Amino acid sequence: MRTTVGIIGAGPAGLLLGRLLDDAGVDNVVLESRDRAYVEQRQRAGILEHGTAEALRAAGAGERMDREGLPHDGIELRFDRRRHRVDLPALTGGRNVTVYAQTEVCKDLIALRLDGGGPLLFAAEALAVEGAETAAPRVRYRHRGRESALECDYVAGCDGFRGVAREAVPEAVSRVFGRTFPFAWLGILADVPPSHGELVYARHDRGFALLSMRSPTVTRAYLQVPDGTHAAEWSDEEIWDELDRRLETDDPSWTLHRGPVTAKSVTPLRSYVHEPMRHGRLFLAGDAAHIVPPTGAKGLNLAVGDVVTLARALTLRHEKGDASLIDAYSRTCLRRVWQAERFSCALTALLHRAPDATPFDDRVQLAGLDRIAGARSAETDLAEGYTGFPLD
Ligand code: RFL
Ligand code: PHB
Repeated sequence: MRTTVGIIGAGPAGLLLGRLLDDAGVDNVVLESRDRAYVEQRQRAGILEHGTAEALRAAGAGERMDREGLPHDGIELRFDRRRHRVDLPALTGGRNVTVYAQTEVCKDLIALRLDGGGPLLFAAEALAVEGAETAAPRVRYRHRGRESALECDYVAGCDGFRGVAREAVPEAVSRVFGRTFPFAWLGILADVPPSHGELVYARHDRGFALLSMRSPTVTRAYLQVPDGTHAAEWSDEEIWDELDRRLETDDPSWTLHRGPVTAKSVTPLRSYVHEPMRHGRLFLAGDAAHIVPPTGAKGLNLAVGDVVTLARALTLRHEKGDASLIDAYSRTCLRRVWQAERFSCALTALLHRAPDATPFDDRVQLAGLDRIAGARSAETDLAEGYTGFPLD
């Protein structure tokens, strides 16, 4: 098989890139190792930045998001039994975020693709990218037990953190930056209306807690747990009890609504950046190039930013023969990526309790939160980071 852009991975990055290239008339093929049901049900992100929602609308994938997504104009910080609301539009000149699950973004993009878009092969596992430095790179892949090659002009590695595309960048040119955090998140989905209309980020001496949602009837919540925790170690009742403790407040009107837990999983927290994000005719995008701890809700949004940038670059090359945006791709993306890495690390440090935290560290965290609650400059910095760093 031959195409202009071979895309590995049908997560949000690969699917949106395919859609943008279809729109621009640039021939492309998407290879996805898993089946459709798996891709559509993998529980992950829930928050779309302002610019991400706009990018999905511009790609013609915003209709259901605008109908069913929940626009959020604020988040709550809870610390020291206090509640503080951050008013996002008031601090950012009108920007907000949208609660719309990654599963739904993927479903919408898959439906668009299958309704007249380019080829999307499920159960097609990329084995290796070859010839990235040449004018004719190829992706070797296995589909229905048979090995084949996808001959391309360009390859987009949108295959997530555990994909194969990154391996095609020689060690001599790769620079890798990263850290792991000494804790993880235990996440649940529960069939119960959210206890609050906006997300609640809680700092507590027992550890971080986050109250989120997927819809007006489904709660999503997370607890900081020690690294290496297995989800089965926590009973549903223990999870609700712990959420109740960590969300404690002097506000008598607050109550946590409990309900049946329908899913439970543990996610490690990690920061990772691979530089450069381009090698020859291979481009890395999304989690294939970088990971952030989920605290800042940035991962999916970074993936969208990368592929919007990449689609523009490939379209300019295709239409005008101009490679300037291709040459700028890695630099352009990394600037925004590092802002998101910084923001996600800072928010993680502000809200989580490290296993070796001292009473001094606790006081510094509380002072940081008190500063956000009391100084507009600090609160604005949080709101700007949360609603998203602009694309260049
Ligand atoms: P994905 O979604 O991992 O998709 C990669 C796709 O590539 C496929 N693949 C291959 N296909 C063919 N051949 C191979 N060899 C392949 N190897 C892999 C995979 O099957 C998959 O379909 O990467 P992408 O597209 O870059 O998207 C990134 C996002 O998924 C990720 O950053 C976010 O989910 C992170 N994240 C959050 N991001 C946000 O912006 N807001 C949030 O609120 C948010 N919350 C979260 C999160 C991630 C979490 N977990 C589980 C890591 C909450 C959690 C708990
Ligand atoms: C989620 O709903 O999954 C979610 C929300 C906010 C975050 C992280 C995850 O910061």
